[in-house]
Order: sequence, then structure tokens, then C-alpha cells
Amino acid sequence: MLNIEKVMNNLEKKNPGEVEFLQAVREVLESIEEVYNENPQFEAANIIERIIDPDRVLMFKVPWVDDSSKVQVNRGFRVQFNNAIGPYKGGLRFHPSVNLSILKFLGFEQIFKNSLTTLPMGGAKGGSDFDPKGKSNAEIMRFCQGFMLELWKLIGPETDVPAGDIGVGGREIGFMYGMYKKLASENTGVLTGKGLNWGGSLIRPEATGFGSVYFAQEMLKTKGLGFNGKIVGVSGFGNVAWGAAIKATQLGAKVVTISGPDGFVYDPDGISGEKINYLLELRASNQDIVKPYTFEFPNAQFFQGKHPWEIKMDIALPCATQNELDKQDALNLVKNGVICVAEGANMPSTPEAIEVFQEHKVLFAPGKAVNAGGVATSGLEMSQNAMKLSWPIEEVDQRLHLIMKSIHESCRKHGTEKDGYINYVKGANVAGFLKVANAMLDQGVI
Ligand code: NDP
Ligand code: 2IT
Repeated sequence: MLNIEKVMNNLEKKNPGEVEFLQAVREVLESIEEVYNENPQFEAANIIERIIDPDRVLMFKVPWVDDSSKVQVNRGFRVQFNNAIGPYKGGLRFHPSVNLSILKFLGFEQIFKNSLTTLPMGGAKGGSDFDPKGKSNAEIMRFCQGFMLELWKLIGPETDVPAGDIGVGGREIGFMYGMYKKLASENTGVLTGKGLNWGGSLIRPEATGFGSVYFAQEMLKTKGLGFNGKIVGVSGFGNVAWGAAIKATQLGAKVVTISGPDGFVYDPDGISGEKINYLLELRASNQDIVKPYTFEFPNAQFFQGKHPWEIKMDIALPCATQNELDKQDALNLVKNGVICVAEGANMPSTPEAIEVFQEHKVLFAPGKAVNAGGVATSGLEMSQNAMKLSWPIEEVDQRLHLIMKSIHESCRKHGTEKDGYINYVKGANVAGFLKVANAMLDQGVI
């Protein structure tokens, strides 16, 4: 029988203070307890202890020279968590907050997310505490090259395929790919999110946001609803927020918020058209702020240091970062009649916030299901690279759409409760876990 408290106590002893990692593991254990106990073969093979420890962690130093010729030092990581169902796969995050706890939580979540996509990909994550804010293009290039000088030893198109995450987009992938290619003397799909002229896939930049909205569409359908005419609140103003705003607008919704670490912007006219393009300019400026949006579009209001969740909205899409939506935010959303909360970011809602949504029977789905379209399209990029061809936009979009529908179906199958309410947290964790755990059983103790 699974003794969650015992497992968590041991894990805490081994990983002291790793708050985000412990939070992610507890959520999965609580969801899978029932199915784990029903299948004694999992306990016999000690699947739990084997799945909550990463296969390996690489930590390395990245010295680089800034524009004033000063030598800077950052720390780099790659956490290879589990490769039972395919090569390690997951993004790289460059943000000053990056530490082992955050990368282990993200790598652990990635195991189940990748399992849900239907594609053969294991779970990994990596990154650095390097802060891209205010850095020149040349500094970013030198850092990315220094980072890859260490990382290349551990990765390869059939072993581990990194991609982007916070602070890592097309530009950084380009610099890292260039260095990998030079070191490994091979031109393969070792990173995803590549440029279209050198092996990238159409739709990959939009995929996480588009997929999140496709998933939310399926959630709404279970209530006979859709995006048309709905008010949508988005947080963040990065890659995921941008894609989500485009797709929600295409489906007839009005997106009224974006946010950054400085606060949030409320635009009652809707963030569409040229305003969405402006998000790209804001990100490219390498500044840490969304306030300038209100200088460009004066009908919009800026709320310093606040979260968008106090605004009345039908659909909430948190697309910024972990633990950005707390219990009070959830209570505000519920009070204002929110219908659906779909996590574009990884673990943006705190456990207390999730409880509020579930108690009030709000449609709520976790990042590992909702945002899986990003890594799924990375998987499609790998397939195209392996076949040495590229699919047209319609084909990638159609495959992405089908994958999101299939993930929704898995959540429904494993998460529907007696009263008909779909517990997407449980559904996603159970479906993701079963595939990986069964693969581990098949492959023996390794
Ligand atoms: P970006 O770097 O493009 O954007 C991240 C956004 O979140 C920015 O608006 C950023 O503002 C904000 N942000 C970052 N850290 C914080 C913080 N500590 N407090 C408040 N705001 C913060 O990243 P993505 O859009 O790629 O990633 C957003 C989320 O989606 C992350 O949780 C990521 O793990 C997840 N995700 C990304 C996928 C992808 O394909 N890119 C796939 C699946 C999930 P600023 O940079 O100014 O701090
Ligand atoms: O969190 C994620 O799923 C990502 N950042 C995307 C990973 C990937 O390999 O495309």
C-alpha cells in the first residue's frame, strides 16, 4: 500500500527545502494512490521510489565574458528524469530564480506530460540562473555557447532533446544549436524550437498557446459551451501567453489581460491584432515590464504589483510561471463567476487554489495536460527531422489538435468522478503514470 506521508518524509530528507519539487511529487502521489494500490505489481517493483528520483542530474559552471570584458559565472543544469517511454525530452529555462528544486519539479511533471502526448518521449528539464534581461545579443550568444560546451556531452537526437522554456526562445535555440553542431559534427534534430530554415517545425512557436486553447475548448464542450463571446484573462506576456491570445481571439473570445512581474494590464477593448504583435516587441525588448503597453494603447489600465485574477472573466489562462495564482486569486475568480481555468504555464496554481476550484466544481485542468501541445509539437519536429522532411502548416496544426483532444479524452477516462465532475488533475496524473509505470515494469530493474 502506498504510504504517501512516509514517501514524502523520505523525499524531504533527501531533498531538503526543495519546495516546488516536493509540491509536484505530492500532487502526483495523491492522484495515483488508488490505481497504485489496485495494481500490486507496481509496489513489487518499487515503482514509486524509482520514479521520484531523477535518473541523473548534470550541474556545471558556465563562465562567459560580458560586453565590458568582465568574466561572469553562472550555473547550468540538466535533469534527466525518466526515459522509460522514449528519449529524455524537455525545455531549458534561463531565469535568475532557476535552481535544482525548480528544475526537478519541471522534469518530474514533464514525465507525465510527455506520456500524455501519445508520442514516445521521456521527461527532462534543464536551464540556468543566467538572467537574459538587459543582456546584449552578443552576451546572449556567448552565454548560450558556453552553456552548450558542457551540455552537448549529455544530449543527442536519440538520447536527450532539449527545447525552450522561460527565457529561451528561437534566438537562444539558434545559438545553442550552432555550438552543438560544431562540437558534435552532426546536423540532426538535437534541439527543438529550431528556425524554419534549419529543421524547425511550422506551428512550434504557437503550439503551447494554441494547444492550451484547444484543450480548454474540449473542457468547455463538456458543458455545451465554447470560446465565442467569452471574456478571457491571460497572465504572462511571453511565448505561451502570445499563442493563447491569438487562438482565443480567433475563436471569437475577447482577451482582456496580460501580466508581467511588474503587474497586469487590463484592456477592456480586447488584446487582438496589432496589440498581439506588440506583445512580441515587448518580449524582444528584454525588459521586465508590461506597463509600456498602456502608453501604446491608452484605453488600457496598468495595475502595479497585482495579478489579473481580480478582473471578471469567464475563462482564465495562467501562462506566466509557477505558483502565480493563490487561494485568494482563486476565490476572486470564483466570486466573479469563472467557468474554466486552464493552466498554460507549469504549476501556476497553488494546491490551495486548486482545492477552491474543485470544491466549486469549476472546470480546472493542470499544466501537464493543458500545455502539452508545446512538447507534443516538439515531438512532431523530431519526427520531421528523422524523416528529413517538413509538413505543411495544416498537417502540424491538425496533428496538434488531435493530440489535445486525445489528452482530454485520457483525462476524462481516468478523472471522471461519481457525480460526473471531471477531476483533470487526477485524470492527467493517472493516465500519464500508468503508461510510464507499465513501461518500467516491461523493461526490468535498470
Ligand atoms: P517566456 O519567457 O516567453 O515568458 C514567461 C512569462 O512569465 C513572461 O511574461 C515572464 O516575465 C513571466 N515570468 C517569468 N518568471 C516570472 C516570475 N517569477 N514572476 C512573474 N512573472 C514571471 O516563457 P514561456 O511563455 O515559454 O513560458 C511560460 C510558462 O509556460 C512557464 O511556466 C513554462 O514552463 C510554461 N511552458 C512553456 C512551454 C513552451 O513551449 N515555451 C511549453 C509548456 C509550458 P519576465 O520574463 O519579464 O519575468
Ligand atoms: O514545459 C514544457 O513542456 C516546455 N517547455 C516544452 C518542452 C519541449 O521539449 O518542447
